[in-house]
Amino acid sequence: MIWENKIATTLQWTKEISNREQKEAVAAKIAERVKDGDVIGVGSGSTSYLALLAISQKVKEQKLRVTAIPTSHEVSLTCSIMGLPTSTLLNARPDWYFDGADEVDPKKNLIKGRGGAMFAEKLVMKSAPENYILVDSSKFVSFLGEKFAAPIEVDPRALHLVETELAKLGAREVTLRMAVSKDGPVITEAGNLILDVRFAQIADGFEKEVKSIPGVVESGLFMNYNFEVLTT
Ligand code: ABF
Repeated sequence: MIWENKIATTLQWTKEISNREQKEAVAAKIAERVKDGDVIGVGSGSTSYLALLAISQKVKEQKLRVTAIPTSHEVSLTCSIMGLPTSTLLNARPDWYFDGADEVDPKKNLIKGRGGAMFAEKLVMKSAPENYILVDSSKFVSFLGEKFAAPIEVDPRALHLVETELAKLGAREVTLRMAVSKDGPVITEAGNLILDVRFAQIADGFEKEVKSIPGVVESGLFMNYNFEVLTT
């Protein structure tokens, strides 16, 4: 029953995807890169979902052997629904990785983490020799933080300490991310909380400064990473 509900939820979600045509075009581009034997890191979000759909269709049609390394339980379940075998970073190394993003600035720095999976996303991106960020035109910004707050995953015990230290780094607005139902905070797969933070400015080196606060598990800032941006 839970399994059936999940399939229904997944299918329903695909109907609500924004900029769907652009995202499908980028998904088709990434599917072209798939070849037999590939181990592929799979990101989260709707663009990654559409990419996974295109990839799984190609895998089925051409009878390719492909293994996915998912970045969340949800992506793992989606891979299973689509018939793609999965592995973990402990058992396999990704040949390449694809993912979406919330913002891309002119220097190719990113804000990610709207789905709260940035910890795993960063682990897989850093583990892969080739990375592809799939974005529609709405994701390009002139500076990081133009549209989205930066998500920061925090050990619950460190909540007050992290808030205090973030204020010293110029945080203007700090919001504890709440569940859609609003009856409690979002809890990440690692049992942590997420703060969505607006900064006066996100300068070079900022990702490292945020990460150096005790209790910060990871942030959605991806600054100076190695990847190619694929867009329409
Ligand atoms: C994930 O998906 C997140 O890091 C990012 O926040 C989000 C982008 O979602 P979408 O493709 O639905 O815009 O990769």
